[in-house]
Amino acid sequence: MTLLLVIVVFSCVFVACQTAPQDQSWTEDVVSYSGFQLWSATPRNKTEREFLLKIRQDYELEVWRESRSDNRPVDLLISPDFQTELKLRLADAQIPYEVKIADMQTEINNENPNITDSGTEFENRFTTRFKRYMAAFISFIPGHKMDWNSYHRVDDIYGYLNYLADTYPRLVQLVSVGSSYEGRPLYVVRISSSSSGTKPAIWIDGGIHAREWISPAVATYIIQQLVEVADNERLLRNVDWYIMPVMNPDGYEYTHVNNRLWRKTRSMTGSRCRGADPNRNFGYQWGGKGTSRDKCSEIYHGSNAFSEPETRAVSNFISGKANQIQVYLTLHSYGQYLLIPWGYAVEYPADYNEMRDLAKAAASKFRRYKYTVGNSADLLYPAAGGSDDWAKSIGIKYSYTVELADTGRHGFILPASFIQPVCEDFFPALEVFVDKVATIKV
Ligand code: 0X9
Ligand code: ZN
Repeated sequence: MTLLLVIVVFSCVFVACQTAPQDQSWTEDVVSYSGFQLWSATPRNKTEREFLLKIRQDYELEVWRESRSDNRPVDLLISPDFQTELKLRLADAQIPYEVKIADMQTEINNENPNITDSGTEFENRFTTRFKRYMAAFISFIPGHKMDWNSYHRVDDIYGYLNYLADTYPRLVQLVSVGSSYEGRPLYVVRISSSSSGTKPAIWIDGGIHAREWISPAVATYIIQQLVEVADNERLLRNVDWYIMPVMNPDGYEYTHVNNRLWRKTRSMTGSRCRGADPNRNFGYQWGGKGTSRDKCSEIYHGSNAFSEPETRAVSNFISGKANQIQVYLTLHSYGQYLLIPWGYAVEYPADYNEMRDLAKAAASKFRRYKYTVGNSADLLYPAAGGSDDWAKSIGIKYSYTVELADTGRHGFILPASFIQPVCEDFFPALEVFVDKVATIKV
């Protein structure tokens, strides 16, 4: 009888696998970065800086990492169409540059081995179908598919959050704070060792920028460590945690299926270009420096502050807990920085030194990767409408942007083998924030 039931379930699943719409990539365009390169150019003086700026404008180059001063490299994504010409222009101007990534698509293909098929077409079709078949069958068994050896899709991440809430109901509460533009839930995990959940709290978010895959990976790792590792119990004793691993799930899915280098949300803008930069869409100094009104720009600020459902939902949730949340950490990549507000301009909050001391104490915990601590607009560039500035503006004293690894060898396409080292390096720094917050009464 049991055997019969298993066979029936198997067959139904198999049929469902054959008929259900499978993969969005079949119906939408997939962007290839074949032949694209990442160049890192280092201007040594004002003339060279201006020359580079001119080149960026002339060729509308995409900047991966900005250079604020002499001898700091600027990372540029170069389309194959311009490479020969640009080589000549840079050589003429004697500006030193290095090709960091020789073929972006190869780098993308090798980034996440588990999702990249490398066999023949027949093998791939067979294994993909087999994997789907098995996945659908396995989804009947309670558990999850999360690990930190590869980058995971939203379904796996959300599956893990649900699994934790079901398995550890006394510790974990899963709150949907709203829906994304495309209707995905926006999940915040509350981790609290008391049922009331009213201790001073630390907020961490990841995945504001879709292509910065290491960020949701680190956020989910932190959740795993806090919930599933008994040794970390002391981190929950005096502090509650709110962790949102994927703030921009539409964008994140889009980077997995259609365009690995997508940054923004996926809202319709009434033009041919979609999405706003969620980190220019928060309601403090909205529309200021380092933002754009051009809907096609990577730093488009949106039609108004909090125009995006994602930033609106998050800000509503955090505002309701502004007295409880003492630390705001937003995880981005890359550069290895702990950035302190203000980011909208080279301005310093009155309590900047306290913020800097705490960040330095946290940075001193990193063993493998060295992080630079400093004012955001000064170290990177002025950029208004960021979530860190907004959190600071509503009174969350310790508000930081973390730019995770690396410093530019791989940039946004950090191979999956780096996930564990980056996570393990980062996690111990949280103790510094816990110790600070634990002394605060709310
Ligand atoms: O530009 C950004 O939004 C962040 N860098 S990233 O490469 N991850 O895109 C830095 C944001 C720093 N904070 C503010 N400017 N408010
Ligand atoms: Zn970012």
